[in-house]
Amino acid sequence: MKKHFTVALAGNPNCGKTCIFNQLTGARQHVGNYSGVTVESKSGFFKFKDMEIELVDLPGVYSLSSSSPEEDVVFQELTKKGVDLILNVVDSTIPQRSLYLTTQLAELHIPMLLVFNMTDDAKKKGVRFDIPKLETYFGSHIVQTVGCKAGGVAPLLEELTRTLSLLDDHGVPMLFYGTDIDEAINSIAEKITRLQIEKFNHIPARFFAIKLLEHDSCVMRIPEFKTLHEEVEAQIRHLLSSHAIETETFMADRRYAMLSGACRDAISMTREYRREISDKIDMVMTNRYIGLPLFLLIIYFTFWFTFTCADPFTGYIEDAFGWLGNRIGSVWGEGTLPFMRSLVINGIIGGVGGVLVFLPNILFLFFAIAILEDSGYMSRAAFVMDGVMRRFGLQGRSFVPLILGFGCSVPAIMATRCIESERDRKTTILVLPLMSCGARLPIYALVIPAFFAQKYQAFVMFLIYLIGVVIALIAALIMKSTLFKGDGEVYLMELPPYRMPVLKSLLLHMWDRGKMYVQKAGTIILATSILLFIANTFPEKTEFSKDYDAKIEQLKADKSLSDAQIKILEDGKLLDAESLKTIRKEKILSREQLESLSKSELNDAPKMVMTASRELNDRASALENEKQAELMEYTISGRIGKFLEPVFRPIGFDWKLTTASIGALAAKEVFVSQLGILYSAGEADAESVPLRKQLVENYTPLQGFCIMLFCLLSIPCLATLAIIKRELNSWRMAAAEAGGLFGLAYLVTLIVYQIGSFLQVGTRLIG
Ligand SMILES: Nc1nc2c(ncn2[C@@H]2O[C@H](COP(=O)(O)OP(=O)(O)OP(=O)(O)O)[C@@H](O)[C@H]2O)c(=O)[nH]1
Ligand SMILES: [Mg+2]
Repeated sequence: MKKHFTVALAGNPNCGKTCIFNQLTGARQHVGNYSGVTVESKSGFFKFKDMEIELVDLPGVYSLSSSSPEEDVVFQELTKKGVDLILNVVDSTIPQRSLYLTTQLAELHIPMLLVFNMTDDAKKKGVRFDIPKLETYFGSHIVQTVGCKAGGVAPLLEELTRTLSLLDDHGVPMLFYGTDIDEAINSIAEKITRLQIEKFNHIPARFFAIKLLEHDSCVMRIPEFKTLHEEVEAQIRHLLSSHAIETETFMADRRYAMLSGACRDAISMTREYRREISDKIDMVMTNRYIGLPLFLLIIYFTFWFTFTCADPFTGYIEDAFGWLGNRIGSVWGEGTLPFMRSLVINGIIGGVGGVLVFLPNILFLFFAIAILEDSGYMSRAAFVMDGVMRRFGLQGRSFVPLILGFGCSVPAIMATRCIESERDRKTTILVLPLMSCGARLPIYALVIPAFFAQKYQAFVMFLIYLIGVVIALIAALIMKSTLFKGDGEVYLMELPPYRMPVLKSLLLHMWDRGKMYVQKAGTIILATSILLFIANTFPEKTEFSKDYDAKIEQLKADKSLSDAQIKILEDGKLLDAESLKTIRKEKILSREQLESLSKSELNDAPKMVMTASRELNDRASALENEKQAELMEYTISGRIGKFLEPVFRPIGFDWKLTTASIGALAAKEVFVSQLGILYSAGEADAESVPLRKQLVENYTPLQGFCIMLFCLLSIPCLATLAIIKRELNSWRMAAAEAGGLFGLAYLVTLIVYQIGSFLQVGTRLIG
């Protein structure tokens, strides 16, 4: 007996396929309350009663044709050999519409099990089903499920195994389209059978005949059917003359007629409940006047949440890494393996730790995005923004991917597959990297609190994101009016009912994303940090322009003397002749100074000596820095940075920022880790100074802003470029994208920095 089965999950978008898939296989594929969450087919395995079942989750589609990439995926997967059973998931709150796909799936003649999902909602809404009747109409068994609840798919599991064990007896009735159309179908089907195409012999010829008569592009493209095109056209012309209506439309009408008959007969509605609540919320959310301001407010709140609420946690992690660095520094003696010690303390803790510090921001961001996705607001946002998007040549549909781009560009670019218009899709993909992704967040989270007072922080963050969005829209407009000219297409936008986000699913989503971030820190960022640390350390300079060490030594000795004086003065012995003599001798205070001191001024003497001591200290650390700078400029990073500095100087970058922005090509977070490494070098023995403080000492707020601007607009990370290449199937496009974005980033930052410097805006600390 057969033990291994392949079962495909097919159904409309947003009917809960992925939820069921996750429940059955224990996987954690992405679920969201809007159409087009799943865009690729995903396989998972599970065992039940000694059956091994491979379950394939498919993107949601409304019909089995091929007008978008995801419909193509479904078509290819279902016509492939080896699918034993289709689990057709039906949203039972809107059965009639969901069952349209069923009529088409039935024509594949693959055994089918109907899964009426969302039965909880259907019950609330008052929909009642006469299951036995529906089973006869559709010739398949029906199971009722609640996909999003643990245990909600238990009946499905039972029925699934029962159906699989009886596969051979399964028969699906056909829908008939009327005498003349069926004649045409049969005539073409006969010819298809005669062609004897091996790869399709598991699917009835009738299915392909229907698809050909419908002019389905996917089937029309199959080379083996080319010889039939003439006959198909003739049949279509003939049918058009007798029905005065396109065959395609006529067949769709037949399906609707059958459906509405069956539904009228077997489904009853008692009241309209859930939709009512949704509609009431939508009267506000999608209102013509307040919809847009509300949307902006929600996005602003998202940033406030990501930023302000996560900040204390960021602080804790920062402290923990600071403590860890100091601890290792004190346990691991300077003498043993100094290179490794410095690699661990400065390279790894400074670099990887510097990035991990921002984990809370990432978690909060993805939590917020998951709320938008699960509540159903995402589609409303797309609806509200449709008008705005159209003004820039795009459509509301481009909007969900753009918002997802705030999380990560890679899945966001994949999500553009739900855009039917090829031109709109290309444009959306190309502007998507301008939506500031989560990987840029650590850069903002580092820079903003360093240079801007607390009350401005959320606003600056909002501003940065807004700049990205505005530039993306302008870029889209330019592309749509040059490269990808074409009229905006009209399409229907689905507004799913609002649902209360399930905390568990939000946390899982956040957890998965957090795990990815930590993994990234532990792999790619760790590797680049080590490489960068090496580049930041070698070659080591041994000959210096001055004898720094001796000078520093001298200053340190002076300082300890002056500290001794303070002690003496403080002990109240300041007037005794001996100490005066010491003070004079060491010239920490000059002789004149001391002798001219009046009685009361003598009381201030400790302060003066203290100032002198501090000055000595400052001079020592200035020399230390100078030495460090000389050392670093000699290294590989220093040389590359110095070489490129003239290019980056006009946008306010020194060589350190220059090397950081080169490192950021691997992953945006590397910008932070490289600064972490550069600014922690030479600090291993001192108490570590938080990176933010170092930034404030070295840069102006204007420079800080330019850092963010440049990182926002510049070349996206390699993963994004790779996915752009894959989705557009062109290396040239990906290369042009990288070049174009670099140029854009440079130009915009140049203008801001130059004008800012000229007007002296942000050249001093704000707040
Ligand atoms: N109330 C209720 N909600 C459900 C049920 N099953 C799924 N959902 C919710 O429906 C939404 C869509 O679920 P998904 O599993 O992403 O739907 P999908 O069919 O995979 O969607 P696409 O990938 O876009 O085709 C999510 O918000 C789920 O939480 C159910 O039985 N009852
Ligand atoms: Mg899905």
